Parts: sequence; C-alpha cells; structure tokens
Amino acid sequence: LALERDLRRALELKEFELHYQPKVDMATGDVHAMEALVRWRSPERGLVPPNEFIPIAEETGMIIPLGAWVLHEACRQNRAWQLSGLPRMRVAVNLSAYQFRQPNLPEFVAALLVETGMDASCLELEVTESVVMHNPADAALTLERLHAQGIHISVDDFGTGYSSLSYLKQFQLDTLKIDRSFVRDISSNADDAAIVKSVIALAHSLRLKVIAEGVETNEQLDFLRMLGCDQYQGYLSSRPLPAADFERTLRLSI
Ligand code: G
Ligand code: G
Ligand code: MN
Ligand code: NA
Repeated sequence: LALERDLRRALELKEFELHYQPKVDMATGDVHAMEALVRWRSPERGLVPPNEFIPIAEETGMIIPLGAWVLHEACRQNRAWQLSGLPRMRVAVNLSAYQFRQPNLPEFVAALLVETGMDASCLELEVTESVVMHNPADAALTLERLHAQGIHISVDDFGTGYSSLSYLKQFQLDTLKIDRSFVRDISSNADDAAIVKSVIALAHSLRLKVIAEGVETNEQLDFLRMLGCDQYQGYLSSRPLPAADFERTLRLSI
C-alpha cells in the first residue's frame, strides 16, 4: 500500500505537526486549555488530515510511535510556551484505542512528563466512549493510574457510543465532551436539545465538567450556555491552528 509505505517514511522523516484548538470557558471567554490535533505535512500529498492516516496507523501499529511523538510534542510545546511567559494552559491529546490499551501507558506518560518538565495537571488525555467501554475493568485501572498522577481525563465524542452509566461513575473522569453531531442543530431540534440537556445534568451530578464540540454559531453558543454547559470548542472561537498562529492569537488576547 502506497499510503502505508509513505506513512512509515513520514514517521522517520518527522513530517507530522500539531495544530491547536482553544477550549473556551463559557462564563468568562477565557482559554485555559487547547486540544492538539495531528496533521501530516507531506511534500507529495500536502497537509493530510488525521482521518486519512490515523486508521492506517492503527491497523499497522504505527500509531504507537506516532502517538508517542504526538504526546511528546504536545508536552514539549506546552512547556516551551509556559517558559516563554504565556499563561499556564492544559494541553489535550487524543489517544487511540490501541494506545490506551498498552499496559505501560501510565509509566510512559509519567516518564514523558519528567523528561519535558511539564506538570501532570497541564496534560489532558481524550479517550472515546467506545475505547473505555471495550474492556471497562482494564480501562478503569488505566484511568486510575493516569488520574492518580494528576492528569485530566476527558471522554471524547460523548453520546455517540454506548455507555453504561454505572461504569461512568466508577471511572476516574473529569470532563465529558458532547459530540458535535448533537450541537449542530441544537437550537432547532428538540431531541438534540433534550439529549444535551440530560448529558449536562448527568455530568454535573457526577461532578464532571461538560464541553461542547463543534460550536460554529452564536445561536448554538447561547443555547449551550442556557443549558449550563461549562466550556466549548469550535470554529466560532477558532479553527485548529498551527503552533505559531495559535501562539500569536494567544499573545494578542492577553
Ligand atoms: O481536525 P480533525 O480533522 O483534526 O481530527 C479528526 C479526527 O482525528 C478526530 O476524531 C481526532 O480525535 C483525531 N485525531 C486528531 N489528532 C489525533 C491524534 O494525535 N491521535 C489520535 N489517535 N487521533 C487524533
Ligand atoms: O473527534 P475529535 O473531537 O477529537 O475531533 C475534532 C475534530 O473536529 C477535528 O477534525 C476538528 O478539526 C473538528 N472541528 C473542530 N471544531 C469544529 C467545528 O466548529 N465544526 C466542525 N465541523 N468541525 C470542527
Ligand atoms: Mn478530541
Ligand atoms: Na468529537
């Protein structure tokens, strides 16, 4: 497969980069966190989005070295921003299923934090609902070992998978991310509004924060605010930006 061969080469040549999207506090408009999203800057293919190469990286096991690079780069960059005098922020990294199931993940992340000098409280890991529900007993243990270090845990794409609420209670979690499919028509579709409303109520009763994804309009934002959502992410605030652009907008806003 040409793509697989090129991806392997890209890994050796370090052709990947991270883009950053702010996570915005509903109440204040402040940005205390950002999500890191990987891209492949290929000389032949241009800027390749993750949907086009993450699945292949997962099938071939390349997701382990790629994921390790992403984690390292996110921590390195965040620490560099802190040392340059920017306000302290938390960086969120997406974990794929195979990565999450590596038995040494908690130790690997702990070593990475030591190496980069970044505080555990400035790292957030995003795992999807299906990843944690695949083997709940193992997942609970892994989440506990990550959470015990002070790392923040979010459940990505919440609402699109199958969750047992009793497991949700047992997992060491901090935030539920409401999938953008529920946000899109929130102000016109009563079912979506009802789902989001109950997810927020559920999350708050379990002392979890809620962030909405894919917010593109002020109408969606106002609606989510009315429902008590804590934070949001989306094009309304910013697209995911290359590190230099993200840093520039951050400096302009402080
Ligand atoms: O911007 P967007 O096209 O960045 O991302 C598309 C999908 O790719 C999302 O589901 C996102 O979670 C996933 N993704 C982005 N970056 C990473 C990453 O570093 N690791 C993994 N496993 N998934 C990622
Ligand atoms: O699965 P995950 O939540 O990690 O995916 C994030 C994806 O959502 C990325 O592809 C990112 O570029 C995309 N994204 C971020 N904000 C918006 C938005 O406001 N609208 C849409 N359509 N996509 C968004
Ligand atoms: Mn995510
Ligand atoms: Na999502």
